[in-house]
Amino acid sequence: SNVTLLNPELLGGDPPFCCVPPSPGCPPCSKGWTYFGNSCYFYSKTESSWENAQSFCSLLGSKLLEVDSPEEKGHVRTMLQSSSWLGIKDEEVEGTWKRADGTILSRENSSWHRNEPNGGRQENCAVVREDGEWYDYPCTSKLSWVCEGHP
Ligand SMILES: [Ca+2]
Ligand SMILES: [Ca+2]
Repeated sequence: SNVTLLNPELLGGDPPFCCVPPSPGCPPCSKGWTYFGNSCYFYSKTESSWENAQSFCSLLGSKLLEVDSPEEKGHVRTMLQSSSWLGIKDEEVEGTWKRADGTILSRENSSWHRNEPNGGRQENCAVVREDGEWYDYPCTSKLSWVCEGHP
């Protein structure tokens, strides 16, 4: 089967890899990650700035969570223990929210709380709360984060 290296030292998992397709004794996601809808998720137990959280995910070959469907929104809502960073920012152009790959997120594909985003130039990073709704926050806030990667 196709083995993907996903978590070097940082997670110290055993096995330090995941399998596609999954098989007994060889799960689809690295140890400490959960599997849903063909993604692997890592929920941090500490808090950090958006930038540090993004770097953490990047070092593990993943990116900050991007919620792309109602199904994923529902799943994340059941898993979240605290407000967590999303992988979208409006730092370059105020009000234009971009994903990690540089594509622009449309309003229809967003789940902003009815009063958000409301922080203008002071709040350029997005957060998802336990209810699944999004809020803009200052990027230097210290929050939990979720990494999303491929199995
Ligand atoms: Ca902003
Ligand atoms: Ca806000």
